[in-house]
Amino acid sequence: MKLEKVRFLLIFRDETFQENKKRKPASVTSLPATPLLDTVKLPADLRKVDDRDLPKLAREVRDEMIDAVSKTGGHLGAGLGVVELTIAIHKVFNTPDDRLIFDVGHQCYPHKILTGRRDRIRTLRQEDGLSGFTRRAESEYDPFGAAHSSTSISAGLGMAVGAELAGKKRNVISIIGDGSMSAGMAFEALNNAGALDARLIVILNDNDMSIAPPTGAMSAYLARLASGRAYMGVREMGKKLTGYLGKSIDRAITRAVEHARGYVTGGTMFEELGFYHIGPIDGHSFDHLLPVLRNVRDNAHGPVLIHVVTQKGKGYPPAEAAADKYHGVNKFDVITGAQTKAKPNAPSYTSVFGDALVQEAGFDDRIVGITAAMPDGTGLGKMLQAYPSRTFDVGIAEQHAVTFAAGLATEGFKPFCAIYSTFLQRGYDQVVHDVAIQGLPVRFPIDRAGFVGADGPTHAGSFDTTFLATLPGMVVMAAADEAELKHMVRTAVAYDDGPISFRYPRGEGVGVELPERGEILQIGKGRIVKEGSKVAILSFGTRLKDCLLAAEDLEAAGLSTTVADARFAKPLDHELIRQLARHHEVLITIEEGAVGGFGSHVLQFLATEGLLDHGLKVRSLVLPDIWMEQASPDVMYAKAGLDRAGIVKTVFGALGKTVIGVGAAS
Ligand SMILES: Cc1ncc(C[n+]2csc(CCOP(=O)(O)OP(=O)(O)O)c2C)c(N)n1
Repeated sequence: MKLEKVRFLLIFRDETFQENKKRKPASVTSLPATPLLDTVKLPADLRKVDDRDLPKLAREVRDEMIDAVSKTGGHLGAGLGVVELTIAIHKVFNTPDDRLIFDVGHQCYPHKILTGRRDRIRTLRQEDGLSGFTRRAESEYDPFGAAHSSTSISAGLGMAVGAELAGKKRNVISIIGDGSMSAGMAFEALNNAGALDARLIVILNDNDMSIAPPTGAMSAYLARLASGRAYMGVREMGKKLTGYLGKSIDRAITRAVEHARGYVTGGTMFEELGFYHIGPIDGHSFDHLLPVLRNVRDNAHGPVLIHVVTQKGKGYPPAEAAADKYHGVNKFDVITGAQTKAKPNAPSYTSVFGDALVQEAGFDDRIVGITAAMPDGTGLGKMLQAYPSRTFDVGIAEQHAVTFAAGLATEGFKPFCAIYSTFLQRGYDQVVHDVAIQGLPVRFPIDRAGFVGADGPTHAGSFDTTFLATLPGMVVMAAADEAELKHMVRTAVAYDDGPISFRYPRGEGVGVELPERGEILQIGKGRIVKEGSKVAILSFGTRLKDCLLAAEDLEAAGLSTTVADARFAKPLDHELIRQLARHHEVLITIEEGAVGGFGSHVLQFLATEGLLDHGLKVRSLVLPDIWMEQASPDVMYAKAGLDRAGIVKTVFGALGKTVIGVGAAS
């Protein structure tokens, strides 16, 4: 690090802290016996709490959070790991005027408890309840909404620059995890922040975990910094800095502060990027956190990065012991840690995909698997176990994952780049520019397509059909059930002429029998599942189940109904669509995706072919044009009109009839 780059000196003496250390814990004499947390509704109350009572407050926040999540399910480990950090930040900084941004936002439950939302904390992720992430509409203490990772430094930098442009002096603090730091977007923001002299505080919350153990060189680098090996080499630099700035080391500083100062590093990657880099410090110790944060608050001018080491799941033994399994949990028993699991009726789509890929990989050694930090979520964990040398966890790096897959495809491999629908959004330019334009045979298994329930609109897989089916040469499939998914895995293995995708939802399959091995489907060919003559329902994906139920109701009402499974949104099965259009009075398309997807392509075809010219009544059922809030998927389907009743209602509407209960019409 160049000395001219030093923008400020951390004065490692904190008078309040020094004084307080000499006294007894305040709670012994001055605080009521009621839980301290009851007195803290907002950060302003927290600022009145004596430093020495903060560990007690931390215990209470932890207990409150564990109890709440045991009832709602949700993200557990990440929040438990930042209890002290969250308290310390609200204690030292003047939130909400000072801006606090949580990356991903899945660790914000302690923050919600401390910012006026404790009374609703047991509604987390429920219909009409608190969001599981930060959300601007929910609280002035959430200055930026999140859920997708690695956005916090960019957003924070924008706020810091905005404050400067507006002539306001305020602190902006972005908390980002070591996993999220692996994404390109975080590096882009660091690069920009280092060049601007904005007053931005980045807190790197290093718990040495992503959802799964972190991968990559960055993670290894942080581990080296945290282990102190890199620190030894730069300690001298710390001394030099102190000398350069003309301050002698104050012998009266506390041991903890000494520790923090001792770890001031020079020449780290962050310093080279223009950040003043402090740490690693112990993120569970108020003795470390408070003086460092106060000094940064009072003395920082340019961008600062504080490297804080925490433990995921801290304070709850089951979560400490298995940070991956307690990253996100179902409801659980607080005493035993045992999570409630509904007995599944069928295997999940994720596991069917994982098993099918492993099976196919046994026949074809050109198959490789790629995940962006979600080995278990995508089912690629199975591939990782069976074929570790052909499976790559690239970290939270969807853009890279896609282009990496493209590179593998140029070498004759068959990459399965497994990314959730919502996260594939981040790699879209790579899908267009690196894969589709070059016609490279990258396979995109797309999990979490459609509604995801409790995670709400940030995680819903709404747009993949729309953004993929618009690309020339892209094959776009959706599985109607788990057997179809198996066929689509096999089809994707066999298809080498260009990119191909197949989508499937979160959760368990419909319970159909699985074939021994998937079949190779004919590209661009759908199938008739049930034949009728008046109404045709053309389904793309797993809504097929409800279409068949709706058909029963329609038949009961005297409306002979055909149900077809399109399988492909691209290429469309023109012959099938022509046949349905010519021989039925009503044609309904249905998909669990936004407007612009399958139904739009069908309408485009019908219009172009003149099939709408003779009175065919067409209705296209898609996700409504709103950000659908969290609820159970069934409630969401009903709200969207994509369930059995919604389909029946749409058919009756098209025919000018009114529904009077299921199965009857007037
Ligand atoms: C773009 C994107 N990809 C994947 C995810 C899924 N995801 C949620 S949290 C997480 C791990 C984050 O790790 P880290 O930043 O270290 O935070 P920790 O959970 O360890 O506190 C991942 C991969 C996401 N939210 N956003």
